[in-house]
Amino acid sequence: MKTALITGVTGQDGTYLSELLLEKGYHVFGLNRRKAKLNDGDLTNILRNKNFEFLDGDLQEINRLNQIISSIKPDEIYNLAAQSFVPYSWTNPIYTCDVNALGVLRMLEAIRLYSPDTKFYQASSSEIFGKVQSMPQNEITYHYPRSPYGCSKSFGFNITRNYRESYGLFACNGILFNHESERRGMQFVTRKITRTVAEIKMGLSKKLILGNLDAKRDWGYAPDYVEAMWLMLQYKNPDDYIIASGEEHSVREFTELAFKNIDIDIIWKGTGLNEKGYNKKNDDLLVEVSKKFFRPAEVDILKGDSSKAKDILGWKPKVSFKEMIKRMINFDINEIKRSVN
Ligand code: NAP
Ligand code: G4F
Repeated sequence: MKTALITGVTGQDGTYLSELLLEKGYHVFGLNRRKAKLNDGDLTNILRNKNFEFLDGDLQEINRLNQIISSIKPDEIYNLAAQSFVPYSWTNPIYTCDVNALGVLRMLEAIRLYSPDTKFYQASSSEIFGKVQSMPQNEITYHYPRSPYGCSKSFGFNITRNYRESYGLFACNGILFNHESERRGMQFVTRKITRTVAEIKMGLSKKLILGNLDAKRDWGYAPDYVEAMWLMLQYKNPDDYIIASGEEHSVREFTELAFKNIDIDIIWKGTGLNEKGYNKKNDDLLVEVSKKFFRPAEVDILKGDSSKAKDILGWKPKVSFKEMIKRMINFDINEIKRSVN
């Protein structure tokens, strides 16, 4: 039986990847930071599986990582753990870099010293491209990160490639563009929108307050993206791959489509911080802009070219942008119904 260690197992991607590997017959170890109370909603089924095991540990604790990796020597490690919220990386930049940059190096050192045959996947990010230097972005696009988070992920990318080239480790970077789902954290813009739109539909909220409506992202569906992680470690050679949908959409467009799912057309009036979104039918105010959600430096646009992953790994996304929004809205509406009943 193949074994895998997933760090960040309680996060969006960690739960989907655990399900995928368990389905494929793996024994899965999930690195978990100890918490007073485990919020195990998305992990309920996974925790019942006899082939899943939690291991307490933290990317900041080198001794514990060495101990875990030397004792279980897994076939594959998926390093998904990170401080993943970009705005918080300005609030706490040193912590962010300790986990997201040095954390990767701690994992690589543990593998190099104690389990050099283990295959390693690093969760890299399109945030490394930041102020993009070419369109669309591919594996050789220049890094120009715009946040401490982006800088930390650029280090993680480079040190992973360096350990592959210096020590011959089977180490891959998946440069994943934004991917969302029903399990996305509530602070990220997509889930904030779908949850608030669902609350408006259920009469629990009056309006949605956002930051930069003009930011454009290349959004895909998380379950499709975790499959690409697995494919990278199954290919005969280690390499780095862009994983993206190849489409760009603005936050404004995402908002309009989300409201369409509850039969509301949005009409925009005003500009900049004074821009507002109204219900076309009755002129109700539904969307406002607040300075609070703007960033010190913005990534204006991201759009990925995943043709290398398509050609070599045979990977392509299955769920469309529209379908993903529909699934997220329906899930949020049903979850609210369940919680109020
Ligand atoms: P997420 O939902 O925020 O999950 C992050 C995970 O990391 C959680 O399980 C969290 O554990 C864990 N973690 C944080 N700090 C840790 C530490 N010091 N030690 C051990 N575990 C720690 O993130 P995600 O969306 O699943 O993303 C997975 C990875 O892909 C991240 O590295 C992210 O930066 C990267 N990425 C994400 C996207 C995207 O669009 N989703 C795109 C590109 C790259 P707790 O439950 O204890 O907080
Ligand atoms: O949803 P976001 O917070 O995601 P962001 O910053 O693109 O980062 C996500 O994707 C990265 C991959 O490119 C990952 F590496 C990272 O871990 C994370 O998963 O913001 C998306 C865009 C930004 O331009 C932001 O300024 O939405 C804009 N936005 C507008 N209003 C908002 C809001 N973002 C948030 N979080 N909240 C708002 O109210």
